[in-house]
Amino acid sequence: MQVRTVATTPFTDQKPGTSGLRKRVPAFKQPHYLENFVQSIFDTIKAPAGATLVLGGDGRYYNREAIQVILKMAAANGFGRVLVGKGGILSTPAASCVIRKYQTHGGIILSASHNPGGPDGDFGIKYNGGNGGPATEGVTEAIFARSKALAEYRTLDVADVALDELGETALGQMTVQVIDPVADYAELMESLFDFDAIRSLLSGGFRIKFDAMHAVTGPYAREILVNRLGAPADSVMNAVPLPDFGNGHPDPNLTYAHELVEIVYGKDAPDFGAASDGDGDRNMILGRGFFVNPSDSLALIAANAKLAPGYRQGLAGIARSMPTSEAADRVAEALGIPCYETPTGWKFFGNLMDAGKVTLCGEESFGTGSDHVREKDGLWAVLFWLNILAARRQSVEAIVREHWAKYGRNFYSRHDYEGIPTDAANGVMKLLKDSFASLTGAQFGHLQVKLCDDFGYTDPVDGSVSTGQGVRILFVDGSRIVFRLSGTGTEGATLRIYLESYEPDVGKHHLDAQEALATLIGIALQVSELKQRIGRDKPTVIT
Ligand code: G16
Repeated sequence: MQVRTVATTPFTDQKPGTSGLRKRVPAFKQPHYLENFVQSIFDTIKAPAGATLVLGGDGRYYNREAIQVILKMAAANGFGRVLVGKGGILSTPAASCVIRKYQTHGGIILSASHNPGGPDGDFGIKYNGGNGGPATEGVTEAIFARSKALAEYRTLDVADVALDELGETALGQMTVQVIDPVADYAELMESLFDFDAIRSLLSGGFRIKFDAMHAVTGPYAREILVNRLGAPADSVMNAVPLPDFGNGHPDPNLTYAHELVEIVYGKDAPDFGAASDGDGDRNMILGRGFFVNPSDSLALIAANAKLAPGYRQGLAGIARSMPTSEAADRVAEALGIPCYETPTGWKFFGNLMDAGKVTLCGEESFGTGSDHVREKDGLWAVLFWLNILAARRQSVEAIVREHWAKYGRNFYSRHDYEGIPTDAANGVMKLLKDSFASLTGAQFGHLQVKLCDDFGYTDPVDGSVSTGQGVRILFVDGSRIVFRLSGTGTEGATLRIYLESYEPDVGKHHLDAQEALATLIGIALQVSELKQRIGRDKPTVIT
């Protein structure tokens, strides 16, 4: 079969963001757009001839078409084998699991995560390395540089490959192996958690509801929660992955997972609720009428880790992204293990895990995971919680309140202003940076500013430096306000304001987070001149 070399011209906008290249579907459908980016990946990673690649996505609109394009290009670029999930499906953590288990030369994951899908929705593509984790900044920058100079790409003129039956097909010199997307992942989960204890919890009347949000985790949740753990079939809702996610926004938070939230806060509510996102790496945890903040969830999993068989030997360390609350730091201190503070983006955890410095990682953006793979992992977090609940036999709320009583409560919230004009968003960030000198030492009521900076990080393993990772206003009493522009949106800019204050007094732990953070919210609006500059008086999403 003849390799066809296609002449192309570069696109200037193929810079990967927080997690790969994310654009609207029409952008990806431009002639050569996807091909150019894929060739830039292949040229950058320089896989040896005959190498194996993993390929799959979250099932969103354009997933199947993109997989056919990538398979033909992989064959033309000298790969020997591609492991592709049946139907083109692989959740992000499952892709990471498969890369690691079969020691492949990394994988390509097609997803725009929690962003909506459909013909006018979002699409995305990213490369994960041989450790199963997102490419480091050095690699994504090299891919971007290559994309700006690309003059040709290689493909094969062959018919599409059947993706809906397990088995092998030859594509030129390459073998396409269609694999069960769930089996390897489910086996890994079974090795980490006490499935017997969870089975006994669920058979004893403890009711759960998992919302797959019409996204990729449906088949995984059915196999693990229903088939292997014995939960009733209706414990998993919206379980069939749809190309447009049923017209939904597959982001597991209180705003977009409202169907689940209404059930869990309604009459005859289940004991436990959870949701995952488009590609299965995020999670939201709920008790009956109770929301678990993702930062608290990380701290709680850390504090209870030894209850799960896979973590009985203890944790090497914990890592959290800078805007994530410091709740996990308190647990790390009590356990006598290090806690690392990294920039936003799972790719920053990879080196720490590979070097054995941390076992658990987490982010405020509904991401939690461990060194079992190199991605955050939604169902893993759900199973960890079920394992803890099975061992402790208390309600979710009781477990969280006990945790606060022991460690104090880090009141925490994130306010997102989505789809604002990029210029205005950049203007707010510039204003804040220009105000560092005048803000330092400033007094706002009982709060005094101790330090302001633009967060920078030096990777303790390879020494690489990442700057400009978010404006921090740190107060003398430990409270924090952080401003950051999202790196995952596809339209305009999204400004995120992260707010945190620490409350040791158990008598105040019942307060609503917005109430407890009201002073900080006021300061954030004042110093950023937000209302004047972007003309909004309310965030789009509060979590
Ligand atoms: C991605 C990254 C996460 C990051 C999140 C939010 O998640 O993998 O590490 O925390 O984006 O990023 P931003 O604040 O820049 O929008 P996902 O689930 O979208 O892949």
